[in-house]
Amino acid sequence: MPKPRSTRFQIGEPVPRYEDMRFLRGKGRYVDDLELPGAARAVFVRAQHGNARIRGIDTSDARDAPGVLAVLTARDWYAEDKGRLSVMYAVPSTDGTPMRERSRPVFANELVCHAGDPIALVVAETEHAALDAVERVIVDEDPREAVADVVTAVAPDAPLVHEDFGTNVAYDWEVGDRRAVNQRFQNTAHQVELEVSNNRIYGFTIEPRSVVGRYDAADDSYTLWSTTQMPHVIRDCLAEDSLRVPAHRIRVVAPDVGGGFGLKGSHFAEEAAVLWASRRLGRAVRWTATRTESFVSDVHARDQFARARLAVDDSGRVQALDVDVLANLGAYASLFGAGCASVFGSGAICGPYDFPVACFRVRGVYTHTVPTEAYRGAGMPEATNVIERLMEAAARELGMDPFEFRRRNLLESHREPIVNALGVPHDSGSYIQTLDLLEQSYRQWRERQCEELSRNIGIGIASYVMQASGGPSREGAGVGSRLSNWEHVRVSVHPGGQVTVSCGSHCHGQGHETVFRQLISTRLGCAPDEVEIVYGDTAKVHGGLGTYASRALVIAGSAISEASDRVIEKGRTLAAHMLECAVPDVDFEDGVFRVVGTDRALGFRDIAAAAYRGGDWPPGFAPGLDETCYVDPSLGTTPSGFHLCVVEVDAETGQLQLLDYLTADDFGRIINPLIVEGQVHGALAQGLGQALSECCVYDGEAQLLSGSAMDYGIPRAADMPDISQRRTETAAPCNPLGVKGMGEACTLPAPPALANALQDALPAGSSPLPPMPFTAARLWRVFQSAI
Ligand code: SMO
Repeated sequence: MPKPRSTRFQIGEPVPRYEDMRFLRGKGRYVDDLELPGAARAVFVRAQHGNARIRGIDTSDARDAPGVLAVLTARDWYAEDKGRLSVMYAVPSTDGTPMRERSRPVFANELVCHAGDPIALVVAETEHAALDAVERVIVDEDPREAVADVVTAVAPDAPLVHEDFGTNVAYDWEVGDRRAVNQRFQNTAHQVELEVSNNRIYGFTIEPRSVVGRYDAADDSYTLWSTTQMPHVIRDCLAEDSLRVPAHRIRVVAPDVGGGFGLKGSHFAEEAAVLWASRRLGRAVRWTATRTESFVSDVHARDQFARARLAVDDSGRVQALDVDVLANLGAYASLFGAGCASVFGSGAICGPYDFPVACFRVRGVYTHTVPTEAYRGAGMPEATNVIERLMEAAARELGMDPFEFRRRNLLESHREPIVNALGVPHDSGSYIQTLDLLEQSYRQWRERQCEELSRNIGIGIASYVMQASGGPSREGAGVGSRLSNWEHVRVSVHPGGQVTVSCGSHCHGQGHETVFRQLISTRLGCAPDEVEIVYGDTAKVHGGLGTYASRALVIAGSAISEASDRVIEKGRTLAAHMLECAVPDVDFEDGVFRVVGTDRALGFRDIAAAAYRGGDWPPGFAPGLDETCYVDPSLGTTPSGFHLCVVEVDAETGQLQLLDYLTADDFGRIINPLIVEGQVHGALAQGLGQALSECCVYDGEAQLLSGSAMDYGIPRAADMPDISQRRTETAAPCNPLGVKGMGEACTLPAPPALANALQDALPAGSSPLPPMPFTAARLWRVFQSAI
């Protein structure tokens, strides 16, 4: 158990998480823990069918049920001119057509587009009263033919999710040089083709989504407590799109949040609905999802089908890449969903490779399913799975060692930004050096594989490059983003020398309270207990975008660094005045302002006190030591790496075991190696989970068959391998800390590393590798096929 510390934290130190003091003692403050006397409970009535007309809703019986305060539907919602949920990525087609955009409704009106669509809201004195009344709401749904599968949804006679569009294709987007790619394919010796699917999965957060809405008639204001990754963005979504109340009348509080993973980076109907119901009823209204409800009302992820091909010359150099993706958007466009498969995917599809030309086409497709959204990696794990499966197939077809084939096609290492074949910037990378960290283990496992031929041992490699943290705000607009990418931080020094850092980044498990303390402690020389980190409340933090895209340390960390610089600069001005010397003669180190080369000095606390008290200030000095900083990044960051996975399959049972897992990653400069190791573990668990057992299964009528924790295969601790982590540290050139966003990175290579290991374990003559997840039943069939 970490103890409070009075000694300073340092950058690079493996400091145990400061916030664990509260979590391990059960003192976390989660939305559902909030005690609000008189709060009513809300329960939603949800669509039973994937595609249906609502012929009528009879709420009369439910209204009369005991304890019921209100039963509300789309009719009530739209009578007040309320809106729908927000879309932050609207990806245009290559021919210039704007995205066919249909956002999620707060209440489905006449039409339901997926099982789980919200139809009515019952508010009652207790949850049980609300649940009983929900049974008494009669919804007359007229079911129609539905489509869940993305390949079926683009067939000419497929049922249409939104008939007014005349197609299920929301956009047809392409980057790269198609002509050059086609030319290279004609003139290159080998062509390798592969179909790759990415199974639909779900960001199973331990804490389900939960909201409390409270309207205050005294000043006509709304307070929402929500399990969200981005309180300010949600406030603005409520103001502009869904609730339609001015932003300054809305406060959003996101206290401790038990896992976000992108899922909680979306805007949800329940956030708008409880605020609205609270105003109508004059009572606070709360809602927490049940697990089954989460499966049909949150968001899902991945769910793509790709056709990909590589042109490779006789020397084993790739000459061209061509990828064509069908991406399942679900029934509506979610906040980030349209951007994931397309724009974000394009950032990872070329991996760390030096491809001369490439082409990447993505069609975003509506189906009668829960909308897909960003989920740890956000489009980049999908793309990485495609390229790494394809690289593996190419090495095998050419009879080359997969390790050597990848090595031969790597980009040269670089410390300054370059762009790849698709024009995607990489800030820096040491690809060959990083890959070579795996070489010895790889060779050893190959030897062992040859020695133990009776075992079905397979060895897989996967590489990745991730576009983390995002680039300058103005660039997002060019690819359909309506969201900026700045972050806001305020570093306030109190007269006693303590420091409050308030930031727009939200922490939902990443350890910001530790790492941000390390930054402040190192720069300003304070003890960790003298630093307060404030986030997750729009009333306490002026602005911010929140946490997603592995951006917090890169962008908020840069802002903390810049604000600290300004605090020190102002402190030097005051110190020079008090020590009667010129400002350039004062330096600041270890919390002490000192006249260079003398023992005349003032501590940080002395300067903090003097900035507020007494008035002995140099001319023009504004009192206070309190700096606000907005940072918009000049470039995104590109963590990269190579993973080695070793599996063994029992041909009799199809059971696989992960014998070994080695990572070699480049995350730039490391502030806290302990937290980095933990993030690698977590990302691998979620990445391997997709390959091992996780899958959202829809039947032909678009019913979700895997809608409970009994049916959805979350991996268990015993499924995870021992993980050995190695790293290179190529400093990121475009932020003052040299750091790269890394929280999501290891979800990218994990599924293909495992798939490639399985490919390697297959006996000669067996049928092809089945789609993910690689369950025992699927593997058993493949291994039996070879016997
Ligand atoms: S999937 Mo993440 O919150 O960018």
